Amino acid sequence: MNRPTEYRPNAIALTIAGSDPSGGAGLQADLKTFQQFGVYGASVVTMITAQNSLGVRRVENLPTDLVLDQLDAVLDDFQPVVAKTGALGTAETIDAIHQAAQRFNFPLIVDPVMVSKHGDSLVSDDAVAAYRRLLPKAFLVTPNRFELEKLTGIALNTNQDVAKAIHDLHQMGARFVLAKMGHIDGQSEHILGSGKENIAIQSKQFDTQNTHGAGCVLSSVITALIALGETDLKRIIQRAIRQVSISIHNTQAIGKGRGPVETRVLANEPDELTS
Ligand code: PXL
Repeated sequence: MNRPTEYRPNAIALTIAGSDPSGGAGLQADLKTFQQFGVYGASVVTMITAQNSLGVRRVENLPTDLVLDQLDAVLDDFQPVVAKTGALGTAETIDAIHQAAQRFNFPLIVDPVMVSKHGDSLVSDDAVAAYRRLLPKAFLVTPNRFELEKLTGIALNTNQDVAKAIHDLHQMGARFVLAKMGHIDGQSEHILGSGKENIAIQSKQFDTQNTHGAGCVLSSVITALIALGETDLKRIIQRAIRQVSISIHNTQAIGKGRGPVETRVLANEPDELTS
């Protein structure tokens, strides 16, 4: 049902992200998701992690000039329709992406990844300020609750706090904001801010610990749908949230810890999601 009906050679998406050797998150999740949607994926590696479903053992950031060389090599040759960033590692690399983005002739989606699902830090302390500098280049930024607090310095206790934080991200230059607020009353809650209005989007929460990579997959589905030429951002995001729910529902408990969400099966919708 979600499968693209035709082969589109120009549906090219670029991810600038970290490597997760367990294949659940990071650039591996991004590429698998692109593939799932029939989108060609290019990937610029920012960091190597050593991790599995039990936790992150080691994080090594690649030198910023190596990240930039990869980016130049891809962009000198390919024309992506859209790009996304995942874990960028250091403030220096984030600033370098910011600099490079001045020349991007395609939209950039910024997933401001800061910690893994296990709570392991994936960025240096000064990265938060660098992410703020990157926001004017973001067509869409997709912070979770923790990242939204860090980026704005606002403790999110009330709905007003969340509205103020989303407003602040627009003020800092982000065109659209998708705040991933986590689980509220058995529902998973997202808020899409356009600058003019905030729209709440709920989805079903499934009882599983296998959610590794859910954030990467969400921003990758959004990226993939834009690569396929979709333009209605609200519909794109509703569909992406639904796709992540399906991926969480279909998770296969790979590994001994928090397993990855399922990126092989596009449909197989649970009854709860069929409306
Ligand atoms: O899901 C966020 C994320 C992004 N990138 C890498 C990661 C993770 C979470 O573990 O490891 C490389």
